[in-house]
Amino acid sequence: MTPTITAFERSPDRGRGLARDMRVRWALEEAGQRYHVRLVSFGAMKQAAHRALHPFGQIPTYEEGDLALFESGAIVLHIAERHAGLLPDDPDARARAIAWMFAALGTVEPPILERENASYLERDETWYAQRLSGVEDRIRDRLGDLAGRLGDADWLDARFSAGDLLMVSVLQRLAGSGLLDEFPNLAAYVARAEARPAFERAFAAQLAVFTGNPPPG
Ligand SMILES: N[C@@H](CCC(=O)N[C@@H](CS)C(=O)NCC(=O)O)C(=O)O
Repeated sequence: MTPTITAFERSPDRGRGLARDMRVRWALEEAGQRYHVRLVSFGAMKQAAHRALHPFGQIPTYEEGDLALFESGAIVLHIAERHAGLLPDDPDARARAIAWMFAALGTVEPPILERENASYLERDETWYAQRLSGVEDRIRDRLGDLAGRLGDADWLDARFSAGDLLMVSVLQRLAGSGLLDEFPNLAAYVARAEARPAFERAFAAQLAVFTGNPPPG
């Protein structure tokens, strides 16, 4: 059964691939799965019909038969568990890949989101510069540890996994901040992931929503 996901009718990032439907599209492309997309407006996201799928009135959601899921991490895990390509078969390697998924969303993403929220909501405060500097130092701590663990490897464990997919999705939120450039192996890691054909297909599909130009095929 072909699943249906939701995405912004008009993404605030103007198609830069930072909205979280991108993670889900990417996972589906890595798994070689077709999918439908239902675009939702900000207004519709807060209505009862959408909240029945997503209690917090957000995107993405995922519907497949009787199953309705929310939370990008849970959706990516669901796709990875049901299709080959995103989680290793070996049980220990699989558990490690899932640990990296949790690390991406639970350990690395929070200070990055804190920085985003501060820049949206607190930019005009007198203490903004001091706050930003503190948040960026917390991000640097995480990036330094991650860079140390990745070292010269291509991926966080032996092979590309859903852990890398989520970690890269999180690191991409730092684009334009200059922070990623302080860690050349992490910048190269993100570039390596972005060169994957599945990423390119997913990126083109979400960009087409913004530009109104669907990719050929
Ligand atoms: N933890 C959730 C976060 C979902 C989320 O923040 N979605 C954003 C788009 S990337 C959204 O719908 N924002 C609009 C809103 O919160 O009203 C996930 O990973 O799916």
